[in-house]
Amino acid sequence: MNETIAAVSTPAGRGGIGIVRICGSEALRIAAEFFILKHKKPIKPYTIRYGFIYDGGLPIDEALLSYMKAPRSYTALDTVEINCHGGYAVVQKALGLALKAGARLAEPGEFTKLAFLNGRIDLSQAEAVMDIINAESDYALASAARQLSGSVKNRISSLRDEILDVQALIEVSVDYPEYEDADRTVIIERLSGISDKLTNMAAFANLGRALAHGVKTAIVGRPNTGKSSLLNALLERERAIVTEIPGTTRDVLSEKLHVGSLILDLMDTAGLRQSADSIERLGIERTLACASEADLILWILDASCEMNEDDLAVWEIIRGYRRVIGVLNKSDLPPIWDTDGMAARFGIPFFNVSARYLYGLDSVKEHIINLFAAGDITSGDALTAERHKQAAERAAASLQNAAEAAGAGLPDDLISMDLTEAVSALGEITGENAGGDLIDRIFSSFCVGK
Ligand SMILES: Nc1nc2c(ncn2[C@@H]2O[C@H](COP(=O)(O)OP(=O)(O)OP(=O)(O)O)[C@@H](O)[C@H]2O)c(=O)[nH]1
Ligand SMILES: [Mg+2]
Repeated sequence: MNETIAAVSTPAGRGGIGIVRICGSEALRIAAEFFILKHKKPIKPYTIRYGFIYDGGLPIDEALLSYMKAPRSYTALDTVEINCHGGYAVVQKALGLALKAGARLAEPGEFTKLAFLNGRIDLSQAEAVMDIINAESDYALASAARQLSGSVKNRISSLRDEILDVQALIEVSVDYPEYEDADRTVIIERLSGISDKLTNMAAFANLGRALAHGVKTAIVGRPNTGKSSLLNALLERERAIVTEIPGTTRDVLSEKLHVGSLILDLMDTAGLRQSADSIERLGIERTLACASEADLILWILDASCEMNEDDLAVWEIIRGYRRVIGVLNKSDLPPIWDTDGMAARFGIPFFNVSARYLYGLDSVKEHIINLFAAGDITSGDALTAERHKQAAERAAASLQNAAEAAGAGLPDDLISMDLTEAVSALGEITGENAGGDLIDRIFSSFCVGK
């Protein structure tokens, strides 16, 4: 691990500045081979110095160099960053000079991987770095920033410590049977308590993910109710084809829409009905898959005509889903039902809307914002990564097994094995128990230069 690595940390293309980052014990020596300081006095750590990049005897660019000394740097290793102008050629030239002077080209995410391997951050914090880069909404940014500052790490570590406490209690009686058996009721209570906390964190994870990365919102209904028109109306552009022919939309169309601080992943779908057309049937299968994965369903009805059996068949499919909003479209025509009656009949909120005349859309948006902003999720430390959720669920299941084993009077060492499994599942979140494959997979999705 004594290699010094280098990469361009700014995006490819033209920009005000471009940054080449060099990291490792040789960083300063490598930079000095092509960066000539204007004033010759030695570089102090945590200062920025002015100078020129030279290729052989030729000046290439004027630039700034900053130096962060191990272990107080992003990677915990010596790090030099050269800020030159952000042109493709100049940045590539500076990188090439660093490589020629002995640096190795960094892999994607390698700087952050070093920060993790050197113990400066845990795996959940490393993942948060990428979440910050990818954040497209205020919520996404805030939740990633909390995770970077250690929210997930701290909660998981404290739960892990609680498990280890219980395990210690049990192991005293395994190792020294002459000691009294640890009090089983206390153990069962403590294990169930920790398991409940983890189950809660996992249960909020879908919501956390939706808030951070986009609320999957499926627009569903029977053909011709105006689903594609609603998509276009919400996006304020003609994204989807709209015709008076039922069965127009065949594929799922998805587009992002910012609503307040939320991002909706809006999906227009093929209308649901019994169809003999094989292409339409494939579209309908996609609609069903899309609806089952959605965080939110907008059920579109034509307010100007009676409900028919296709509408009711749609309801039978979506009625079990958690968040469904009824949208009575075409309310510009004489409406047949009122929203209160419909809300009472189906137990979900209904809104009068006209996708054609852009009426009623704001109330729907406002309702969606309230739906997702409610609860303690916005201030809490919800998990947002599927990986964390699954590990938390496995840990909770192991704790539940341990509690049941304790209740059934099974031997202490069996209980202890379940606890070891729970601790190891939590260790996957923080990285203490993450295998090399998992770690490689996580960092390979990072940007180069991060
Ligand atoms: N009067 C009125 N007509 C509308 C409104 N919204 C949509 N329509 C009309 O209803 C017809 C169907 O609209 P689409 O948006 O294609 O309906 P859809 O639900 O996507 O239909 P499929 O893709 O076939 O499932 C078109 O002729 C639209 O112009 C509305 O708010 N008012
Ligand atoms: Mg359509």
